[in-house]
Amino acid sequence: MQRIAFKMKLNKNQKETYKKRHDELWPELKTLLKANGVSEYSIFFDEETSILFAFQKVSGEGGSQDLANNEIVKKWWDFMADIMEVNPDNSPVSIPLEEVFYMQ
Ligand code: RM4
Repeated sequence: MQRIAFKMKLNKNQKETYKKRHDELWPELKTLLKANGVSEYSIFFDEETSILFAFQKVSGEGGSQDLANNEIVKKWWDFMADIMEVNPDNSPVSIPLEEVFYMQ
């Protein structure tokens, strides 16, 4: 099991919309993430910079951001593209973060 983290960027004044959409996460996406070894997935928001900090444990080859070929993920990314910084294919700009401390 590996711990990974990455950052994404939300457009201004979109925290509430972002949170509501995630509170209503599509069941099929949740099932897909779990089936691909993603667990303990949390995302934190920095008001000052609108940066989203994502953490997750992964037991497979990659994490949530490595599922770009999956139709459900692509549909979710298309759905979310209007409120966050994305690449030309609507995948969220995701910058991997280095773990510098861990306490069990
Ligand atoms: C995020 C982003 C990630 C996705 C989670 C559920 O806003 O789209 O790629 O894994 O939602």
